[in-house]
Amino acid sequence: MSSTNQKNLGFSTRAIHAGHDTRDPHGSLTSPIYMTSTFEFQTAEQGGARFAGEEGGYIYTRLGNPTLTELESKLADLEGAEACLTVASGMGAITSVFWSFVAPGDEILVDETLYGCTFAFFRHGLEKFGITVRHVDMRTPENIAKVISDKTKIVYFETPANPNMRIVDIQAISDIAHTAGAKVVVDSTYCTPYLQNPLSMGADIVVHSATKYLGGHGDLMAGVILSSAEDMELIRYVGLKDMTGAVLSPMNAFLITRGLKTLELRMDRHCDNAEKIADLLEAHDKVAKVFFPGLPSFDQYELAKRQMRRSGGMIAFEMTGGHDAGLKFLNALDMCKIAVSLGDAETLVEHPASMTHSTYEPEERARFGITEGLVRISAGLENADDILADIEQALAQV
Ligand code: 7XF
Repeated sequence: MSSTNQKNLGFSTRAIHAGHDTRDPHGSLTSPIYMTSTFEFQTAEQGGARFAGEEGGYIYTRLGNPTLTELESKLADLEGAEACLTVASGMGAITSVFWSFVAPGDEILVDETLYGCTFAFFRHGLEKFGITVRHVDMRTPENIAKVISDKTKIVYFETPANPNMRIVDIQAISDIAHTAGAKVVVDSTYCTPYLQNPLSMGADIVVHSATKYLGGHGDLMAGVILSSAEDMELIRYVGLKDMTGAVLSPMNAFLITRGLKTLELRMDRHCDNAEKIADLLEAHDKVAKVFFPGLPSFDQYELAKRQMRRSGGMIAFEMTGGHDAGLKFLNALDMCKIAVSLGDAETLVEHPASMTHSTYEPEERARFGITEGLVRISAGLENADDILADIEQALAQV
């Protein structure tokens, strides 16, 4: 089968076959890993022609590598993007995008709730270089219309947002941003291309931390950028090549290609398990509030249903006993792991205020809706009954 852009095929079929070059001389079912930093030219003129962009072919792995190309073609197909770039981490993806498009004097609008190091990049990185960063509560798209101007270069948000599961209306925000000529960049890490496709709703650029569900096995760091071919030219040859240098290892690209073959199966299991965990938590008298898009009690249930195919594998909740009860709950877990990161086979539980979101000042967390007692669960792939039993026994000990 020729491999790319088989849009009429199902998601798993594309996750398995898209991007694979079937012309391997030995008929290898899986592609070899091109574990090389550089590529030999046949002549001096050929090297010059490749640098000048007059001839195709690889030069040096920071500019491209066949193992990365296979993964990038597959991800572009799954997300419905013209172009994809894979990089060394989710932070490498985010920073490669921003350094490609912003200059001193520009403004960016970012949501209030963001992964802690993304927040720190804006605060300690971009602001230092003369870029104005405005935090806007993007649950209300009109808030963007109030502050956007011709200085605004990028509107940036996560949906669902890490850690409190706020949902942002991608289409509504894109419509407003485009009237001012700003680009919309969406961090879709929590969803993967299986649950949500922001480009089809008007976004210009999508980023993922592939460390999470895309890799899926907790054994690597990686990031992904998806956009038009024109934007990607700049992101690859300026953002990645000259600014961040956050190059993905071919070994890790191979592992992600391997992990993607089971993405649909894994995501459905993560979603099934998360639904069961959310139901258990919501019915429990020691739990004050559950933030999960699949619960009818969730503030943005209707928007989530419209925008996401399923509700995902992430849940946040507050204990009635607040901060101290939350930490007791973590320490009482037996099978589930106390760990940051998400999207792994193991159920991972963490405390955002002291861990992933400790980069916010306490008053910023209070202002931006990241409460001190919030507990975050990444539903793993274990048997649901075992996860529920562990959560139940831990709650009983609080
Ligand atoms: O550089 P990374 O691959 O770790 O990705 C950064 C990143 C970007 N966007 C979102 C929505 C993320 O959640 C992350 C990483 N978050 C982990 C977490 O929240 O557990 C990092 C552990 S400190």
